[in-house]
Amino acid sequence: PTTIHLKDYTPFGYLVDEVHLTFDLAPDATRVTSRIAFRPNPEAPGHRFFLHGEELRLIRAAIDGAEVTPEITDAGLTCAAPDTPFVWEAEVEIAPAANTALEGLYLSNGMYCTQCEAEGFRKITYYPDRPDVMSTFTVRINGTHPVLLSNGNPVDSGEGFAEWHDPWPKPAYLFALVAGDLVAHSDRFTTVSGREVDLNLWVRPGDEDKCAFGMEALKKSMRWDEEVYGREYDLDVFNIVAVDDFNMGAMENKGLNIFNSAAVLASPETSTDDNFERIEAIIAHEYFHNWTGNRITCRDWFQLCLKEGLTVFRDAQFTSDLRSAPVKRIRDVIDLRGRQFPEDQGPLSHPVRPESFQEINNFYTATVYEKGAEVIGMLKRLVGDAAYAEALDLYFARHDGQACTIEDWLKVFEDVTGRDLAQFKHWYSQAGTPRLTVEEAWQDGTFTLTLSQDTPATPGQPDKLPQVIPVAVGLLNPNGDEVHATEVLELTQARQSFSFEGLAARPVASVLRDFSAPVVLDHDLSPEQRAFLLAHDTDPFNRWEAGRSLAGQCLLDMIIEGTAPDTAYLDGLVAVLRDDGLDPAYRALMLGLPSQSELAASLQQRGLTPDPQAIWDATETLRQATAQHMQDLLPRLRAEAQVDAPFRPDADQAGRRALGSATLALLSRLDGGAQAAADFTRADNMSLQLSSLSCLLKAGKGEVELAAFYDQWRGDRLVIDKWFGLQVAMAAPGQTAETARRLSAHAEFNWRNPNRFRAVFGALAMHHAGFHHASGAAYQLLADWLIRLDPVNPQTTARMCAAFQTWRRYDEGRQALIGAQLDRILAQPNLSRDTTEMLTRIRG
Ligand code: DPP
Ligand code: ZN
Repeated sequence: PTTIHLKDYTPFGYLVDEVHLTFDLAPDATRVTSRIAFRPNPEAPGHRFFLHGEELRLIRAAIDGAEVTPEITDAGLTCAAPDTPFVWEAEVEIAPAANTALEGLYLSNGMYCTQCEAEGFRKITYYPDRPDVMSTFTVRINGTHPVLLSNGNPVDSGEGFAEWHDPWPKPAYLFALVAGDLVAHSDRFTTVSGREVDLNLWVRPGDEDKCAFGMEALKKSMRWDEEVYGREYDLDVFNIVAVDDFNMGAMENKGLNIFNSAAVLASPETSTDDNFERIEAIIAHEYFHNWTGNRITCRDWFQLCLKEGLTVFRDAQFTSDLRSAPVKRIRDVIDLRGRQFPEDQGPLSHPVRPESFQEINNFYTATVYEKGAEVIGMLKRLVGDAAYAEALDLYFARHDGQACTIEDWLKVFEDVTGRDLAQFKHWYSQAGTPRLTVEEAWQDGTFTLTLSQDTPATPGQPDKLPQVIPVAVGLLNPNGDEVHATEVLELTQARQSFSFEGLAARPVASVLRDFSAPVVLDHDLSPEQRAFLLAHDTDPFNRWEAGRSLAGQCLLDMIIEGTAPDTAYLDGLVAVLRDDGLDPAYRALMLGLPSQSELAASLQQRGLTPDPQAIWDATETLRQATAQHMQDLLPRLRAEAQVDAPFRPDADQAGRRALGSATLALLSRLDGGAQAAADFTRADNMSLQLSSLSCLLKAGKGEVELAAFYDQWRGDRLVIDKWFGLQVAMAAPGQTAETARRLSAHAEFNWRNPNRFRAVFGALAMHHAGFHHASGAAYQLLADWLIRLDPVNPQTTARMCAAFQTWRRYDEGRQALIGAQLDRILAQPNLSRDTTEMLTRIRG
């Protein structure tokens, strides 16, 4: 496979002024006729005329009406082209029904749909399929389905056809087409300047009752982007389509977003509160791409974080504004540590802006997205809110309609603030999670913090330079009063000291407030100091973090020393949970523990070899001790968690239900699941139904309830995904692989559907002690299925390979078992480029 390098970028030799496409839809032989106006690119004279194209059957090609015979390879075609403007015409045939990879034009339940990001358009017709080639598109669809959609505004339609025109120049990856037997949930939106926009959420008949929430989320997103970023929508219509077979969450195609149905369909009976929050965020994310991604796009795929990091950052701001900012921040950090840190600390580590790739689909990662968003958060913290707003205004004004780079992005901040961001740019080029070490000194009323940073070597990057790390710090006096309000220290050197003078007593430092940088913090606080911060910190993130690190230390002591659970942690936790002035959602988060995978990483960082079963046992013991320690408080928490009003998926009710569910999990350890069984019976929403069922399974019960759940929901594919996933997630470590194997033989296990595949095997990979069970059964099972899925759907296969990325953490026995599976998969003939690249990197 060829490796593509950022440093080799050259512009395309031609510009595209207009694209006209005609689709004659048929499952096995769809005819795509293109008419494309090219003109030589004055910036790149003398380049050859190369059009990408894969799995296309070329029927006819012509330049200015004269037939040509291009030279065709697996990757595309070339032919002699004039050095003056010309019109390219081509007719190709493609087979959507045979397209199981879900890239390009494919069929899902009889509905035609497309996925073109990153490089799917080349499976539709010959085209310069690269994001820096932008054009307007006019599309005619001839087909028998009642609903025929493409990008932009509707131009004309009638029996068996529809025509669309998108006046905004766009790269081919934003092209979309949908044809299906769909129904719309419709609404309207009036933009700030008074333009009327038709909004439609298109779904399969039967799903109409799951559209209202998504539509409200869309309208809120549109308003929010006007109010906060001054960004108005720019077409007469905004369409969203739900599709069941989809590799990702959703796609921001111009004016025609296509969503995995799991990322848009919602109802109280079928969706959990977490589902609602995620759906709201994804709708916002895709909508926000209209400006950060579509109007301003990426020059090349190395710049993916330009649109993704920024858009994740924007959707996080949106969720913080609509719901609770501290809760959102904590949840994002949990997610970052759960997904991005393992990636950044293992063989798949890569910079936020990668410098090379073989298959770009493998770089839609937590690093590009979530660390990319953290980098923007740091930039905003460093320059301040006002300068950030000014820089964004300049970005939109200067680059609207362009395909840009990270250099363009940083330049607007430099121009607005006068700062030199050369060192800050290391965040885009250096991989790895920096380690931030804090040392304290106290003398004569002066408190000194010495901060040092160190970024470990990562693949291809042995040596790292110091980065600019914004470290938000506040100081508390021994009474728990804040004596120094939050200040952002700028760490720019490897080691640097910061002093605070005139203090009456030695303070307790609250460092890295609001998680101001994506680093591993090494601050050697005593359990008493952590308990003090848990009780008094004014920064909600660090208050939560104090409890989290107490729990983490307690678990590590239990694992390493075999000690009993620390009562300082349990007492501190009880005190926080008693405080009914605190948001129930926040208190529910306080009840969480570091994940078992995180504990494994902590052990590894201490030079120890993690034993997954020992980590599981310690976690179970601590949960049991917590339940006993909090026994008297549980009824009161349940009462506070009670929701008396009709169901609403808002932050307030969701927070109560989260506290209720966390409390029920503890209670079930004491009553053997009696309360959970009662809750399951009375449940009238999916959050309660699922949380009570999971408590029963955890208690080794729930067989009857599991069957009842299946019967109740057998017609609802998204709920049945939950039924599959929950059983794996709740299995005991010795049973996890067998449970997944049994479910993969179930009649409803449609493994070609990415949601269903992930429900079982995603849950298996997430079950730390089950996946890493000493038998190696889970490794083998997953490998069997990856081998089976790869020829059908390389993209989803390659993603799931990441389950093995942490393998070097474990003992030699486990490494040998995993290594053997990696080799077995790699030895398969015709393994996809996607999977080959992932496994080769993981194997190291
Ligand atoms: N661009 C999509 C998103 O992240 C993924 N392909 O929104
Ligand atoms: Zn995105």
